[in-house]
Parts: sequence; C-alpha cells; structure tokens
Amino acid sequence: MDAFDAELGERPEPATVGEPGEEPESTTVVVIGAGPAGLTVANLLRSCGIDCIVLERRSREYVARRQRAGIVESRAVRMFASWGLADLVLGGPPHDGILEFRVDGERHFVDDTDGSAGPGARLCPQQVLVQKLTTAHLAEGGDLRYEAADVSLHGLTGDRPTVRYRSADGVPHTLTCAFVAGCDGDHGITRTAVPDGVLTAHTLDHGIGWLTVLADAPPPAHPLLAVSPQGFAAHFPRGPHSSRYYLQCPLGDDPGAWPDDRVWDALCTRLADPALTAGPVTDRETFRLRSLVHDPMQYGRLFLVGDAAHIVSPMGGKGMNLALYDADLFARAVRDHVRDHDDTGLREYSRRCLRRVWNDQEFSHWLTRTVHDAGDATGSGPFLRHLARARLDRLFTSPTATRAFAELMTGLE
Ligand code: RFL
Repeated sequence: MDAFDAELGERPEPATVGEPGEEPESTTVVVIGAGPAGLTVANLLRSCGIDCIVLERRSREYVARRQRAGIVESRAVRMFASWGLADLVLGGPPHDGILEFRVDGERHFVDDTDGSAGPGARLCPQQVLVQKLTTAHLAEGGDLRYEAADVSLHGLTGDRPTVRYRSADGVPHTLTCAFVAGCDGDHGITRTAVPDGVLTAHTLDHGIGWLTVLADAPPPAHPLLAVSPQGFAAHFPRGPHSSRYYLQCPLGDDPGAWPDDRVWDALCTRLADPALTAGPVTDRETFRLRSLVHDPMQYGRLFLVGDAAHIVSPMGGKGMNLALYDADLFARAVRDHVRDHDDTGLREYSRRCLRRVWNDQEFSHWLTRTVHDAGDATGSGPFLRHLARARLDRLFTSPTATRAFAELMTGLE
C-alpha cells in the first residue's frame, strides 16, 4: 500500500484478474477516451516520462472528424506552453481578441483580451487539436488503442485497479495500473463504475433549444453573438473556409425542420446581414442547453476529467477548455506522485478542478441568460429583457465591466 492508499482511507476492493491464461499488462495510468481530455492527459504524461495506455471506443478516423469547439483560450495555450507542447499541438491563427455583439443589428466590439503578457487564445478547432495531439502522442511511441469495446473498471479503491476491454478482433485484455483517468465524456462508462451515492450530480436545464449548423462558408471577421427579437444567433470561425452557426429554436425541434433556406433566412435576419454568404451545410443538429457538475471528480484511483465530470452550456466556449485544465491538473498530480512521492495534487484534484468549473459555469450561465433574455420577445418577458439589456449596456460602456468579462473569457485566474 503506498501513501495514496493510506489517504483513501477506505477498505480496498480486490482487483479482478484477467481471463484464465491471460497475462495482464501493467502501466501507470489507463486513460479511457481519446478526446481532448484523454489525449491531453496522455501527451502531458508522456512528456514527463510516465507511461499510459489510452483506450478509445471509436475508430481514429471517427474521433479525428468530430467538430465542436473552435477556440483554445489563453489559459490553455499557456498551459500547453508550460509543458513545451504549444507549437506541437496547437494549430490555427491567433484570436485577435475582438468579440462582436450585434444587438438588433447594432454592432458593438468588445476586447476580450485581458492585457496580460504571454500568448493569447488560438482559433484552433477541436478536431485540429485532437488530430495534432494524436499525431504527437503516436510520434512519441504512445500506446493508443482504438475500437476498444466493453471497457470495465475494477478495484478502484485498491492499490492496483484493473481495466478490462475487448479489442476490435474480440480478444479480451486486462490492464493493471496505478490510476484510471476517466476521459470518456458525458456518455462514457467510467462514471458508472462509481457506486451509487458517492457522486452528487448538480444539473440545470436552461429551457433553451439550439440548432447548430456547420457550413463551408466564410468565417466572420470576429466571433459574433447576435441578439434579436427573433431569438439568439451566433457565427463563429471554424477554419479559413468554414463556420459554425447557432440559432435559438423551439425546444425539441427536429433538425429536419430546418432546411437550408430556412437556416440562411433566419441567419440573415438575426445577424442583420442580408448579404451573408451561404455555403454547403455539412452538419446540422438540435440540442437543449444544459449544465451539469459531478462532485467529487474522484473515486479512489479513478479521476474524472473533462465532460465525464461536467457539461457547460456552449455559451462562452468553456467545455473543451475546462477539459484541458482538468487534464493539466491531473497530469501534474500524477507526476508529483511518481517523481516526488507528493500526493497533494491527487488529494486536491477534485477541489481545485471544481473551483474552476463553478467559476466557468457561472460565467457561461450569465452569458447564456444575457444573450437570450435580451432578445427573445416570447421567452423571458419584458422585465428580464430590460435587465439583460442593462447588463449588455454596462459591458459596452464600462471599462471595468469589459475587463471583468475579458478575464472570464480568457480563463485567467
Ligand atoms: P469528448 O470530446 O466527449 O471525448 C470523450 C471520448 O471518449 C470516448 N468514449 C469511450 N472510450 C472508451 N470506452 C468508452 N466506453 C467510451 N465512451 C466514450 C468517446 O468516443 C470520445 O472520443 O470529451 P472530452 O475529451 O472531455 O472533451 C470535452 C469537449 O469535447 C467538450 O467539452 C466540447 O466539445 C464542448 N463544446 C465546446 N467547448 C468549448 O470549449 N468551446 C466551444 O465552442 C464548444 N462548442 C461544444 C461546442 C460541444 C457541443 N456539443 C457536444 C453540444 C459545440 C457543440 C455543438
């Protein structure tokens, strides 16, 4: 039993062994999931010489194509720089630090840089980050196993947890490790390995529906949030020739109810831009805005990282960036444990992550309410609309309010 076991203060569960005749493999960390969180954990661990095995349910091609976030915020850029990995894993141009709010067609530009020294945010789409993290990890000889099925966790409160899975050819495998990183997103299995009653789920349904559309159409000059009586809309860059759009829509709307003509008409109206250039739509989906936090983010030797622990409404661009922050704290904690026998980082992991998670949840909630309440004539009612417009007015006119906004956008302490 090592120092970390003593800290657990629980009776260790016995770890299960593999199938008869099967020789378990051993590693320091098993990472479940090869999204931004899992790949960042893997790259950071490798860069300090700690071995890990990454298990991913999907194929490499599928994971590399998944398009979601578009900006790596300053905090995360600086995090990768502190590990010497920024040039290797970040793509895309720097974000110029300007965010546009368009309120009933009137343009307001807000500087969302916090004025501190150091590299700023990057317009690096999530799939580019994932592709670069994958390439970097494999180039360093990293062990990344795709199409891993039936992953299950055992003995999480013991000193050597085991992870079992089946490879694509149906062969069962058993891994033993010191720690498991649960980086398998909101619908993964790692959280389900935690006994009932250990984690508390704090949830919020915002009561707002969004249609999101990806298109091969010119990106905006600056990320753009638009408030209008027809509802919220947004236009974000996702590469030199592609854009992501958001349109507030009735809850439960089917994406099929939004053919191309309707999408472009609604965008032209809500963005107050009749000359908006359309392009082929490559993806369209509807979803409900919700927020979720699991507390604590740890059970025994399982550490939840990224979306496996929390979901943030997309307003404010925090989900992927929080995943990168968790990954950094987890990798540092394991490094300190292995190198210096210092378990402070492991003990403090959940508390430190959650402090940042709630800070970003609050910002995301504030921005979500503001841009929706300020515009949607049918939703929140006139009183809340006036309050939201007063908040926007303060943001556009008060340097102190702009500065506070910028600090939250950049993600700096
Ligand atoms: P991911 O990206 O979901 O990756 C989890 C990985 O785990 C795999 N997996 C398993 N592997 C093995 N065994 C199992 N049983 C497994 N179950 C699942 C999955 O296949 C997958 O590869 O979680 P991660 O790494 O925590 O990263 C989180 C981010 O993906 C997420 O927070 C962001 O995409 C959220 N998000 C945004 N974040 C931002 O910072 N800025 C944005 O602008 C932004 N836009 C968005 C978004 C999310 C969106 N969706 C999902 C509603 C826009 C949208 C439309």
